[in-house]
Amino acid sequence: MAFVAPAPAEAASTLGASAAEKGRYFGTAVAAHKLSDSQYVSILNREFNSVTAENEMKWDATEPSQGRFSYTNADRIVNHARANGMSIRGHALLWHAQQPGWAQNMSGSALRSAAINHVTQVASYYRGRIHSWDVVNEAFADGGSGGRRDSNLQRTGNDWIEAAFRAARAADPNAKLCYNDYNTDGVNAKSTGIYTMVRDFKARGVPIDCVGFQSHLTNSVPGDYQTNLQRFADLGVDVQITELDIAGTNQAAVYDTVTRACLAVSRCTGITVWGIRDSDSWRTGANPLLFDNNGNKKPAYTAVLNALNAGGTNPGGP
Ligand code: G2I
Repeated sequence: MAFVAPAPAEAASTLGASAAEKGRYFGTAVAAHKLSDSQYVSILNREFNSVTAENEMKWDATEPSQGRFSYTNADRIVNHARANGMSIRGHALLWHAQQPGWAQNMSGSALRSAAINHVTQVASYYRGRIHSWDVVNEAFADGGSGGRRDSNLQRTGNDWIEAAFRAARAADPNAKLCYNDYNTDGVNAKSTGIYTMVRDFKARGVPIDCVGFQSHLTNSVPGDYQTNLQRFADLGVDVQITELDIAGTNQAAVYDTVTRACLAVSRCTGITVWGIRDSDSWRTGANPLLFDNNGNKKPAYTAVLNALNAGGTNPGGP
């Protein structure tokens, strides 16, 4: 009788399944109006096990007039995700951009109250359904200052961020609460400013669970990307790659490097790409995503899947 060698464990054949084998999620930004596009939905359902609403949970969408909340489009994404076993990243409770006009025109204590009420209402509405919330988005300045960005929210007082995190925790105690920003992909003045804030929050018991690195990249990724993720993880927070897209040359190689960096950091719990097909990207003409305009897998897709299949495990799970 011939000896039959046991079959090797089969490599997973989709991004979500492969990430799940490593205790992580692999997600995408989703636009509600595209849920009627059958090609879009078939790729979404086949490949991804996490979604982020691209615009539908932002302040202008969810509270278009003060105190009147509108969840129709966000709910379409949430319901689709839940019906298909996908987890949901909530994006974003407070941000200086995409505020409704009424909030743009407010300041001081009235704006502070309105902002905290917004956090409370939206996080309460979705309580129990959101894996991670971007509680505050893009509050730090670009350039070398390492300080906060000026905005109407910042002018209500430097403690607006911690007030938002406390309100979010009270509203949805089981959601992971994230701070999310861009141009934070290496050790630089901006990422160090955020690092210092997170360290201070952890020391003072301000509830923060995760930091999101948007990772809108072009041509390359900083050589200290993994080091930067790890220094945040060492503060006792999860790290997540939240809006990944990569334009320019070396696309597949850069996707490979980013994926491997996440897998090498045990507290890097998931990766989200900012759209499905190149034609879905906010970076018009840059073709920064994993599927081409016809929904075909690009070399970047294969690079990510192979990196996921080769990568380490995450004992903590997502
Ligand atoms: O700008 C890229 C991302 C940076 N980080 C935060 C993300 O929330 C942000 O996403 C983008 C969306 O991908 C775009 O789709 O945010 C943009 C707005 O800042 C979104 O663009 C807006 C257009 O500017 C509006 O004209 C349009 O009405 O999308 C809206 C909804 O389609």
